[in-house]
Amino acid sequence: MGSPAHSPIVIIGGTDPGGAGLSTDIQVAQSIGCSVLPVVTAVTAQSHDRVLDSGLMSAEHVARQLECIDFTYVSVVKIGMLGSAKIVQTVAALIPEHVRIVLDPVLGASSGGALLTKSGVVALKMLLIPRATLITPNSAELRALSGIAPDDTKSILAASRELLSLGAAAVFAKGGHSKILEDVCTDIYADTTQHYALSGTRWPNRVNVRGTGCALATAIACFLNQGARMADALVMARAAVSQSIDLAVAVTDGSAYWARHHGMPAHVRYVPEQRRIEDAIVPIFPDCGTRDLGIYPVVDSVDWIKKLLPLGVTTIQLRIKEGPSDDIEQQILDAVRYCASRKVRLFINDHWALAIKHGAYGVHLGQEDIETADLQAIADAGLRLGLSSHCWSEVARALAIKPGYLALGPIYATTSKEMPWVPQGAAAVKQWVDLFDGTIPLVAIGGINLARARILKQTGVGSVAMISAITRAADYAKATRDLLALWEP
Ligand code: TZP
Ligand code: MG
Repeated sequence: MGSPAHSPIVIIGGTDPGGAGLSTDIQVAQSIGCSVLPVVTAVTAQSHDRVLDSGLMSAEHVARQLECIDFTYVSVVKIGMLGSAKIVQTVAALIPEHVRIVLDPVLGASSGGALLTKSGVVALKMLLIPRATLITPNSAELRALSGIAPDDTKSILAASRELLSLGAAAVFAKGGHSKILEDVCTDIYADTTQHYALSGTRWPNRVNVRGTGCALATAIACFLNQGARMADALVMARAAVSQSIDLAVAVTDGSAYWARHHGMPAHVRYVPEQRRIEDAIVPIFPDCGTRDLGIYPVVDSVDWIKKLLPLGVTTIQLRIKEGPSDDIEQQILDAVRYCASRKVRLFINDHWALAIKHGAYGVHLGQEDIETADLQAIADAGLRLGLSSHCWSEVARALAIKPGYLALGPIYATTSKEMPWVPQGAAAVKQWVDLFDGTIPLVAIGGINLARARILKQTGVGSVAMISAITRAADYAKATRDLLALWEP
């Protein structure tokens, strides 16, 4: 099989002179750096308000097109308009087993014209939904495929479960066409083990933007093809399409818009917030009063805090991962007392209840702690929250929580913590800094020493955190002073 990052994706669907369909697909894929092998099922005649002719190809011709493709080099296929049961059967028969399918179940145009026959819907449910890695129905499609009216979160989940029961691996139910016109647009992801919502800004005045559904499914397919995990592909695709809608240009009379596809999102306003559907009101955390938290040592004892503060450290984390609980409490208490009198920002890792009890400046949590920690209690007690993130999905989760700072890791390979994540590198830090545009303080962490801190300073990141560069240095005092001197404005 070809290398996923460079192999093309196959896109099966119809053309549309109204701007959706395959031309959108190809523009989106190109903007993400993915090449496309197109298989045309229909040459439709439609505009934003009507379908004149569905212009279906014969199933034989679709088969011939598919037979031209060497699937050895293809790992992802995106399917859009299919038109008839015969084409559904043909496509199902000719896509090899190893290929992952992102299925946008196009049943009708936004204008209401049917783009798949009734027998086609039956065939889709029997032959392609069971094989889909992901299905991306809008609310009308979800209703037609499941028989359940998706009017609220509960019924959307029930309808999605119907599709999962047919064998689909996951469903991403799009909320863009929702009748509830809120200022956010919420899509719901569900697989057999989890579900959550992605919500993004609904851009005002962007009416009838054609092809956003095609664009979303294609972007997801491209990111999967580049090796992204599903959760990250959804967030990146959602952000890319939100940007395309915001940048859309009006058709002359303003009755419709053409999306403009610019690939990766350029600003955090496009990135959706990811939250559990069960989450109630999100607590509001105090901010840290600065964008630049500076040199941020992460240490495992109050002794280290007492050694580093006199050198000029102003932000520090107490990260005790093991030991008897009464000792941990005593260390937290001592650390809080020592830091408070010196006006140092002390973040307590993990032990949020003890941090509240003893009045620490803040708490640092990993994403795995979000479900168990009492975020409301942390906010009510006036503590700042620092959150870790390692990927797009965790960034989206953090956006829903609005912490006082966001840690990005690992930037370089680290021996201080075992993690499944590949180091992101300094270029990624620059991208995050540009994306966040000063909206939240960022902290880079993972394998950072003096030389690497020098590189990272160029990215504009406000803070670098480190364990071993200080605690395992031959001369910790010199290492700390050098880092502090480097970071001085
Ligand atoms: N989170 C991401 S990387 C890391 C943590 C806690 C370890 C940082 O340690 P070091 O020694 O600075 O690489
Ligand atoms: Mg933790």
